[in-house]
Amino acid sequence: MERDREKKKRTIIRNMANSTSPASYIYFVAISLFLGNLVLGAQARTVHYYDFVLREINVTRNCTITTILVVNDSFPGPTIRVQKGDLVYVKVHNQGLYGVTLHWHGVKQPRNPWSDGPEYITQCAIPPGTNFTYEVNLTEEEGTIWWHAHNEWTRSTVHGAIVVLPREGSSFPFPTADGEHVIVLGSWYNEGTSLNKALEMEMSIGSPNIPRATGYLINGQYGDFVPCSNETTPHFFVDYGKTYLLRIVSAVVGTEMFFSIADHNMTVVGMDGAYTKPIVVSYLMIEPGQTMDILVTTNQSPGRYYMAAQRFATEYLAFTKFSHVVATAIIQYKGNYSLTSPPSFPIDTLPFYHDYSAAASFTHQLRSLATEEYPVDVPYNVTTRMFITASLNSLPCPDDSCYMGDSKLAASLNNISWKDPSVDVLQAYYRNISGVYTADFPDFPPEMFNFTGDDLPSSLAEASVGTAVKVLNYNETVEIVFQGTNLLEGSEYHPMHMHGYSFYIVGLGSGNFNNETDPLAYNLVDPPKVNTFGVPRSGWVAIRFRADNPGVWFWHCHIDRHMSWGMDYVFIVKNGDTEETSMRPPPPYMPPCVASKKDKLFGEQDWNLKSDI
Ligand SMILES: *[C@@H]1O[C@H](CO)[C@@H](O)[C@H](O)[C@H]1NC(C)=O
Ligand SMILES: *[C@@H]1O[C@H](CO)[C@@H](O)[C@H](O)[C@H]1NC(C)=O
Ligand SMILES: *[C@@H]1O[C@H](CO)[C@@H](O)[C@H](O)[C@H]1NC(C)=O
Ligand SMILES: *[C@@H]1O[C@H](CO)[C@@H](O)[C@H](O)[C@H]1NC(C)=O
Ligand SMILES: *[C@@H]1O[C@H](CO)[C@@H](O)[C@H](O)[C@H]1NC(C)=O
Ligand SMILES: *[C@@H]1O[C@H](CO)[C@@H](O)[C@H](O)[C@H]1NC(C)=O
Ligand SMILES: *[C@@H]1O[C@H](CO)[C@@H](O)[C@H](O)[C@H]1NC(C)=O
Ligand SMILES: *[C@@H]1O[C@H](CO)[C@@H](O)[C@H](O)[C@H]1NC(C)=O
Ligand SMILES: *[C@@H]1O[C@H](CO)[C@@H](O)[C@H](O)[C@H]1NC(C)=O
Ligand SMILES: *[C@@H]1O[C@H](CO)[C@@H](O)[C@H](O)[C@H]1NC(C)=O
Ligand SMILES: *[C@@H]1O[C@H](CO)[C@@H](O)[C@H](O)[C@H]1NC(C)=O
Ligand SMILES: *[C@@H]1O[C@H](CO)[C@@H](O)[C@H](O)[C@H]1NC(C)=O
Ligand SMILES: [Cu+2]
Repeated sequence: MERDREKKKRTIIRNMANSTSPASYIYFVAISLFLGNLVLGAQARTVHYYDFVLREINVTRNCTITTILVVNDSFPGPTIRVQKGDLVYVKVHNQGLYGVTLHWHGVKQPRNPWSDGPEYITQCAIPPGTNFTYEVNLTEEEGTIWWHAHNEWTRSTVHGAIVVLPREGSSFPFPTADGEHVIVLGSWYNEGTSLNKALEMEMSIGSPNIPRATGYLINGQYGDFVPCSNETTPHFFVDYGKTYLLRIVSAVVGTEMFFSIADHNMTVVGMDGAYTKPIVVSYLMIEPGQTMDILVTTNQSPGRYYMAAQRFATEYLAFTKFSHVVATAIIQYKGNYSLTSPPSFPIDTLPFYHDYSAAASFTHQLRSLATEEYPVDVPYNVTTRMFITASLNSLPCPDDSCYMGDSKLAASLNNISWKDPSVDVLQAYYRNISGVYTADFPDFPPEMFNFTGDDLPSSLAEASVGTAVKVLNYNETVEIVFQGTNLLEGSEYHPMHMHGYSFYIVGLGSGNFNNETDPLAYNLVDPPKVNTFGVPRSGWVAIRFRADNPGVWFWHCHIDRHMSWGMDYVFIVKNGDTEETSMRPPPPYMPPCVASKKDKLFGEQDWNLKSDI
């Protein structure tokens, strides 16, 4: 269900004159009277205007009617379809019952965190009955990325793809496909629009019984293996002997997924809005927040073939209460043949729930394209080094009122469990409001121990609570090693997502990171460039990037359970010396921060907009 209707299209020519006006550049706007785009070389940039109307609709899944919040009555929401370098304005009309924000996942938003979206980090929620316009500035991204709500778990139903085609006059670094399809993987919660309330209630008592998905979806549908679902199973009709580009988005909220197509190999050619060296695989392991571009050649005997997505379950083995449901869609060859047999299922290629080695062998193959036209620029000289542990933790529960009596479940980075402020960090930084955050996120965990050991003392699992940010100077070169820990026997994958940047995965391994031997094996030649990447269960990942995008940028685990428990922190990248290296000023209107909202339990929000700080 894609409804990517571009409202207006204008061709804008960037004025190359070195203007001395405050904006330092001027646009000449010309309304194109032609159907196609004018070919204007690298300076051409099309401006797109989208309206997103958020409201509740009733849908039937698994024979039950559920109310969900969606964009434009569509689940998944509309696909935004642009070319590299385009500019998009999305006017969000909130006609739902509660506040929302939207995030443009994978878009760098140069110098403009004001349009990035995460609630309490760069803005407060758009109140119901109001609108807010995001400026989505596409620059270096090419391939598939996506957009999603970024307040609590609203993103479970508020999400869609962003397709970024090569610039006019440029092409793909692989033979152009004969056709393409967007495939959005999702998860289903029976709670519908009450999901955030259920979440807040479990959070308030520190319960492990946080809402769990009842199943997984392909383009909003369960597929053939869930009751009342087989009539709406997505069908992708293909011709024999062609190659199709599948743009896969994982909008799944709480888990990594395996994905496979019966009898068809896939060639991965892109990930997170950057091209990769082609790798031929029979399955994907895709983490929440990641996107992958794959080519599929239809060279099998005409028939119907399932594509199937099933959970890669990385929690402790004894945990079995997860959804074992397999989401399916059908690739159906066109032509005159009998449809008597059921579609084939990828029985031999779809890895089983706990197949860690399948996951590792997939991720270890990923490489940047790294050609002259698509170069890598991995920082060699690191100026800031951080070593960050990602853990599940406990916090004291003062009056013994919690689910587990005197302690509640939490998660942390370097032992600090993130607490949302009541005014967004960006506003506090820009306006020098004190008492909102502390600029002391540590470069190392408070204690070194055998992070991946068994039976770790529970005293090590006690986190502190804070709103701690790491401040970086402009243009610093940063290396971060994320180390997963097994505190509370809670080691699992943590897909870490960074806003405002993509980063290079220079190293990846299991066990404890060894700061002498592991760096010797770093890939500084063609490491994958991504915006979301999993710290493996009881393992580590080393990343590098250059802090060349000033602003306030969220960093968090993209498993929302962990994000809500506090596996988050924020980077403030300071301004450089020039205007081009400084954060832009705020737009004239930002949604107000309602001071009382966080103090109220169970999502009952007071939209009495008194305090516009
Ligand atoms: C969403 O719906 C509104 C109102 O019906 C419409 O004006 C707009 O074009 C739609 N947007 C998209 C992206 O389909
Ligand atoms: C959804 O269903 C509920 C319960 O039947 C009903 O009250 C509500 O009006 C419906 N909402 C929409 C948007 O159709
Ligand atoms: C959008 O919000 C502005 C105030 O920020 C208001 O003036 C305008 O009328 C609203 N537009 C629509 C279409 O709701
Ligand atoms: C978008 O990003 C480009 C590249 O950084 C910049 O030149 C441009 O001014 C930005 N903003 C807009 C509104 O185009
Ligand atoms: C479908 O509903 C049944 C009955 O409530 C439930 O047991 C089952 O888990 C549901 N399945 C999915 C995939 O939601
Ligand atoms: C869907 O399943 C029902 C019940 O098993 C069956 O009667 C029906 O024919 C199926 N429809 C399709 C399109 O497969
Ligand atoms: C998939 O690729 C593997 C390894 O290259 C090969 O052995 C296998 O035959 C291929 N399968 C199909 C269906 O093309
Ligand atoms: C499809 O094939 C059958 C059997 O070969 C033939 O009888 C029929 O005419 C064909 N239909 C079409 C539309 O070509
Ligand atoms: C890295 O640092 C070394 C020594 O300070 C210097 O010679 C080299 O040019 C630097 N490389 C880069 C890419 O900045
Ligand atoms: C850390 O714990 C793991 C699991 O118990 C064990 O295999 C490993 O030897 C320990 N490492 C060190 C350095 O003690
Ligand atoms: C950032 O650092 C790189 C490498 O040291 C240097 O080439 C570049 O000029 C710097 N950029 C700015 C804007 O300072
Ligand atoms: C490497 O780790 C050891 C043990 O944790 C520590 O003492 C040492 O300072 C570290 N070295 C570097 C270069 O970070
Ligand atoms: Cu996590």
